[in-house]
Amino acid sequence: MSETDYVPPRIWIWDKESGGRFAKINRPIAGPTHDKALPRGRHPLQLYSLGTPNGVKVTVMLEELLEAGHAGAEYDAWLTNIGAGEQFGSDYVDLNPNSKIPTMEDRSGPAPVRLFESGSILVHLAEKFGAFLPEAGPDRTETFNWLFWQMGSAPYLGGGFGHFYAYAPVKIEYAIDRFAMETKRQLDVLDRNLADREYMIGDTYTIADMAIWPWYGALAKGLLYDSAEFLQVHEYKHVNRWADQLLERPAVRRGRMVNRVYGEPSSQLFERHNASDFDTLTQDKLPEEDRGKVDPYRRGLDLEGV
Ligand SMILES: N[C@@H](CCC(=O)N[C@@H](CS)C(=O)NCC(=O)O)C(=O)O
Repeated sequence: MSETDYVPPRIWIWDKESGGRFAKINRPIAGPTHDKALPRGRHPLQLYSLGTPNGVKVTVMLEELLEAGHAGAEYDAWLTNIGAGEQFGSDYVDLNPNSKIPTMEDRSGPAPVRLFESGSILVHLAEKFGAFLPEAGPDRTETFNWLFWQMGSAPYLGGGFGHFYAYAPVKIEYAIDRFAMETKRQLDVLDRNLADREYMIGDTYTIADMAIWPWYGALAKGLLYDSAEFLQVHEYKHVNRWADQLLERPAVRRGRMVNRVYGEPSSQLFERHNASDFDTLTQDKLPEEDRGKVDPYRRGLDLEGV
């Protein structure tokens, strides 16, 4: 179908054959598609996720908390295969009615607390451990300004630009123009802010940086949608400076590896159940017969509910 001959019908009908990379998992309805229990490990925090930018925000935060000495931030990170529809399992939907990654369960209190939406997870963790979110005043407000900016803006980058530039089955000039313009505007917003600030709110590293980096830091470093040249991302030099600076942080490096299923085998840790997993269970370290599977990560765990 070309972009000019389509006339919307009076009533929209679900076309299951619409094509595109996500055609199989996209549905116009919510709710579970099948009964499925979720595994639970021994740590207080259970994360069900995937190493996409939204997932990485949370694993970076967890690794930063551990790096800062908050032992209570120990976590089990389970891989959620969204391509196979695992986000539509019954237990998953009970934790996250929106069926997206990341999803978390905090089991440290008297009753488990469910968490969905990466921004909400970041705020919960920041408040729980009193870290990476100023306690009061203008700095706290400025952190929220940028955190909510990210939550509102990234869908234009991912669902808009990324979808139409990289994933849609047809290249639609109008859509690519519209979202490339908005993506470049957003990069300029960040570039101007970072021109005279070390981090998003000033001198302090916060959950706003952790939320923005996996999307816009990765974009500026040419890691998203193979779009570096198209968007001329090198022009955003303050974003590039900040992105490089964050990438130097050991916790950011580790957080990027968790639940990652693409890239260098040494950068892929499908699941994380112990701090030592980074040294022993990346894909390059597994015997050939175990690669590409979650089994080796779950072996020996005292699993409840699977
Ligand atoms: N606003 C949500 C967005 C989460 C999101 O879109 N997750 C994607 C992967 S990055 C997902 O789970 N997609 C699966 C699906 O749409 O079924 C958040 O920040 O947590």
